[in-house]
Amino acid sequence: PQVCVVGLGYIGLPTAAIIARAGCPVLGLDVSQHVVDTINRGEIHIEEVDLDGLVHGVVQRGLLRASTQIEPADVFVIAVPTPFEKDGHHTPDISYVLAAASEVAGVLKAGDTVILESTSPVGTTEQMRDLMAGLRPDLKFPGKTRETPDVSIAYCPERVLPGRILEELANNDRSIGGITPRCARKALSFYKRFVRGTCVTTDARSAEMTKLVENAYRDVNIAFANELSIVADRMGLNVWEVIRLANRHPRVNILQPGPGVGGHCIAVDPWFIVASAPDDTPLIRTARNVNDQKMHHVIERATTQIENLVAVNPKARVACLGLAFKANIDDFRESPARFVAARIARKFGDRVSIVEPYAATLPIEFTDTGARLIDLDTALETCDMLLVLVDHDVFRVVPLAERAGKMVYDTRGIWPDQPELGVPGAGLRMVG
Ligand code: SAJ
Repeated sequence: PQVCVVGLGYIGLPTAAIIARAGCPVLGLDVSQHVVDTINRGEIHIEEVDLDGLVHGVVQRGLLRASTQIEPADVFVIAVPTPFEKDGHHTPDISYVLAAASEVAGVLKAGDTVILESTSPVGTTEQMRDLMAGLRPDLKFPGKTRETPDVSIAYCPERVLPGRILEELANNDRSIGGITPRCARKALSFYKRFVRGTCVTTDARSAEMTKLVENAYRDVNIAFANELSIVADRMGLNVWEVIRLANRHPRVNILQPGPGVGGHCIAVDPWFIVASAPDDTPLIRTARNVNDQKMHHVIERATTQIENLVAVNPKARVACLGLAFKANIDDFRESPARFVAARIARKFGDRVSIVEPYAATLPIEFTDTGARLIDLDTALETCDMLLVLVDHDVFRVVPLAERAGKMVYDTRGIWPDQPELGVPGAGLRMVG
């Protein structure tokens, strides 16, 4: 089939490339001319392991082409963003999905399949169907007619981990949610072309909720770990040790605390559930708040430590290790590490240095703070305190000898051998 992928971002582009690799001709649609031109040159505008080679190959073989103009196709895959409304209330904004659906409606013909992949509040696929049905009274839409519909519509979320997208796109199991069972079967036969994992069919609303639930599950579990880290800090306990021991229980698997939860999904999707059922979601809402609050806890604790250090050593220098939203990636958007480091830089100015091997320059909010981007070796030679914000492998392997004598605030627990300074539990080697 001829495939059209709408939205060439972190999900749309790898998906388009994988479908093309399976042999289907793909037109990738994006609103940005820059993105379209980049892809048509066989290059990419985002960072993801092995994606550059794959895109280069399928563009060269003529299987993937990008455009700003939609064209007829047999299968449409919509992978556009679903951010929040700018109302400050975490209301999901599905306007990009609806805009994409109305573009698709313009070229839709009998026999086509339309698949929504964007993370969306429950009911969005039906709303999309209603919008298209209104625009195309000449076609029969599923769930709207007793006769055999002309088009199939389904919700099929991805569940890939940034940094492993290509591998997980092919190998993860998928939920395939049809507006009707027939729609699900139609979408299933499409995904079977490029997915090796098991594809499980269901209805569209269940598939929408499943996607949100997966990320809310992770958020709630990380919140548990983050709450433990604050409690342990207060009690003078090493939270990493407690979690390591508890996880030896055959039915306990606690996640890792950190400076907060970042990324584009886990800190966002739980709010979509809360927005749909505000009175019935105290746990999910609280978990979100616990994870956001953890950033402020880290800022407060780090501030106190730096002030104590400066009281003893007025020339003390501090290195913040990491800006990325998680380990070993160069994505600095929605990053708690970046938020914390910027606050510390704003407060302590040129006393602060930032180490981020994945960044060429510091983000805009560091301008005028006096903080500089330095390399890890320089930080280890010149800084008196290390504030670990990201668990990049390059930080993890720094041997104890190079950290000895420094004050360390390790929010990710990467250095279990770091000795405590002064009285045990006094927080001089802080772990929470
Ligand atoms: N984090 C912790 N402690 C942990 C695990 C993660 O603090 O034990 C933090 C990370 O540092 C990061 C944030 O959580 O700041 C999110 O990182 P992540 O690796 O958990 O997830 P993402 O955002 O990269 O990708 C998630 C994945 N969802 C789940 O694992 C349930 C991925 O499978 C989804 O496809 C993706 O969201 C998405 O697009 O929805």
